[in-house]
This record gives sequence, structure tokens and C-alpha cells, in this order.
Amino acid sequence: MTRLTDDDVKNISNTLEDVNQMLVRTAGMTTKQMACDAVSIVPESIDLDDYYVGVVPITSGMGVITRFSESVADICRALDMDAFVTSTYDVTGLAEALSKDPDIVFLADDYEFIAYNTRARKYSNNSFCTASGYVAVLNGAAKGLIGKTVLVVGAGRVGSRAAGLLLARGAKVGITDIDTAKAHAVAKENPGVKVIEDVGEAISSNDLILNASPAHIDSKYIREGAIISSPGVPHTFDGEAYAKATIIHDPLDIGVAVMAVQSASFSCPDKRKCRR
Ligand code: 2YJ
Repeated sequence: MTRLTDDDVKNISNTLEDVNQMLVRTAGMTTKQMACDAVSIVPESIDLDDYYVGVVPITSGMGVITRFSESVADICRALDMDAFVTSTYDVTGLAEALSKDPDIVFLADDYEFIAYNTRARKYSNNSFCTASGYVAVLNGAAKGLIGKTVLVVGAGRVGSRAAGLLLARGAKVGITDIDTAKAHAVAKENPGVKVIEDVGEAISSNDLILNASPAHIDSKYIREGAIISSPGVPHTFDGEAYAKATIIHDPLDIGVAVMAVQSASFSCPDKRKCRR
């Protein structure tokens, strides 16, 4: 699984408003509206400033990513939540967080990244929330997906979830992966999803793309006017790709904002009003 680097996250806290503006420009929605849309929450029905969030840095595996926890806390603060990062790590950090009685605790190792709602005793998962955020963004940028064809590039944890979410939004879904067995497994789990074996051919014949792959996409395959909603990291689109297509990407904000809103919704005081 792709792991963020110190470099990927170093500027996140300073560019949250840029991401917000980019989402307004490309998808017609603010970060909060995107996050609510991704998990079917009515934005006015949830008071995000009522939530207290703790973020615990985790040292296991490849260790702490510089500014990862601080960036997660800043993404929550930009949504009006109150957030803190623990001064200690791992189990000690979790105990420190819980001693402050937070509503939500974020923590990530090299395999899982979750937001645990301590009131509802339920957690949000980053792969699902990243997929649903980028599907919401694509839906906004394309002004709806009903009856439109969307190509999912990459049949990993985010791409496989995105395929199901796109079907649920009424899109016709194709999926491609250099490992065709993975693409076939997603198609089997999501009847209606079509496997396209040739990745280059698939990209050059689609206007709407959800790119959940770490592989580089050569700009020669990209169609003029395409919309590419792209959670995949590393993000390696070049200037020519950006000149041809609308490309929507940020390394952390979209997925974390959806996690924050979904996790908050688990303990929304009036769940019936909260859900769309
Ligand atoms: O606390 C820290 O600073 C680190 N332990 C954070 C590790 C972040 N984890 C990843 O980037 C993994 N790839 C897992 C992300 C979940 C995939 N959607």
C-alpha cells in the first residue's frame, strides 16, 4: 500500500483553503459540502463545532510521518471541530487522548487509518472515505453521473470501493488494473462493472476517470476535456496532463474531511434529521 511521505504532507496545513477553493472551482462544493455529500449528510444538520477530536501519532512499522497528525488535526479544525494532537505516541498516546474525553480519535499505522467515534463506538475507515470523497468530487465536477461512463483505474482498496459507490450513483463503471485478476475480482463483487484489460486504451477512450492507482499515467493517453478525480499517490500528472484535463487531487484533505464528517454523524444528536 502506498504510504504518504514527509514531503507529501509538509504543506497541507498551509494549503487547506487552496484545496477548498479548488473544490469550489472544479466540483462546485466546499470541503465540508463535499464531505457531507460523500456520506449522505445534510450539511446544516450537523454542528461540527460540537466535536472534540484527538489525533494520536503511531510509531509502528515505518514510524511517524512528520506533520501527519498535525495535518489531520488542522483538517478537522478547518471543519470547525476542536482538535488536539497527543504529545505521546501509540498506546500511551491513546490513553492520553482518552483522558481528555474526545468524541473522535484518529490514528494510522502503515495498513489502517481510522477515526473512532468514542460515543457511538464505531469507526470510519480512510479507504472507504477517500473513495466516497473522490466519487462525490467527480459527481460534482461532471454535474451528475447518472447514465455516464466512468473508468476506475486501479482495483485496490480505494478503487474497489469507488467502483461500488459509482454504481450506486447511477454511473456505468469500467475498471482497469495492471493486475487484471484484481479488476476481475472487483467486477465479480459489483455486478455491472466491466473489466477493461488495456490500461492505455481504457484511459484514452474515457472522459470521466477515477484514478486510484499509484502508477504514472502518460499525458498522451488523456483526452482533451477529461475530468480525473485522482486519490492515487504518488501524484505524477505533468503540465500537459493538467492542460488537457481537469485533475482533482490532494494528498490527505479530501479523505480525512470525509472521515471526520462520517465519524461525527455516528453520534449526531438527531440521526433521522442528519441523514439525507
Ligand atoms: O502516525 C503517523 O505519523 C504514521 N503512523 C501515519 C501512517 C499513515 N499511514 C499511511 O499512509 C498508510 N498508507 C495507511 C493509509 C490508509 C490507506 N487508505
